[in-house]
Amino acid sequence: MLEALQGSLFDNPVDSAGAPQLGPLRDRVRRTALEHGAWVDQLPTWLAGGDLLLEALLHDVPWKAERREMYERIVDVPRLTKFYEADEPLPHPLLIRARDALSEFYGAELGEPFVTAGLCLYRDGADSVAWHGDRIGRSRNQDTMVAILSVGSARSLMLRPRSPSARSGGHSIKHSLGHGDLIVMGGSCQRTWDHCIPKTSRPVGPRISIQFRPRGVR
Ligand SMILES: O=C(O)CCC(=O)C(=O)O
Repeated sequence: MLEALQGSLFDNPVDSAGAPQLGPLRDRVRRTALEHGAWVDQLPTWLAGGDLLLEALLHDVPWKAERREMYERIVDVPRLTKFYEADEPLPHPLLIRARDALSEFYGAELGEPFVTAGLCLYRDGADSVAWHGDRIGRSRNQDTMVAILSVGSARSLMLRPRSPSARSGGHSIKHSLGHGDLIVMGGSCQRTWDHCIPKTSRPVGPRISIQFRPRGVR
């Protein structure tokens, strides 16, 4: 499954050791306001030199198959996941740096730090996640933020308003998430919008999504 990975595919040199490096957030993050009090922040290539991180996570994370309730049935989710609770050690020091940098940058606006890390592995274009909002816990009725660092093959993250009437005009927004890109969904985004990673017939290799959330948001 993971043999498709070749370091050279994601060539993004930063230093002689190829160590992953996070860039600054201030003055580089671009915010787009969406309807219903939601917004999306984006920073392409926040992480440079992510090849080693991708390889380490593919190898070191105890990936497991996920099952999810959908339309009142329990179904297999076509991707592998590992959720790191607030007090669980993270599998790579770069994730600690990323979480702490996000907490520092967004802390005043969010009012609390990011504490959990949800990791998802999309092995190829057949892996995906269906339309949903992260509405388990406080995010069901409170504004919050979910910050996603993406490594590996580029995949589309789609967003559409949650209410069927609001999306009657085929209103969906596509973000291409490439190797090292950051996207942050904020405001009411988890309550008033849904997002998904659709399957693709393009020949893509693995992608890992690293999602940082505050306590009590899932
Ligand atoms: O793969 C992604 O970046 C999105 C993941 C996601 O929406 C989720 O796990 O709730």
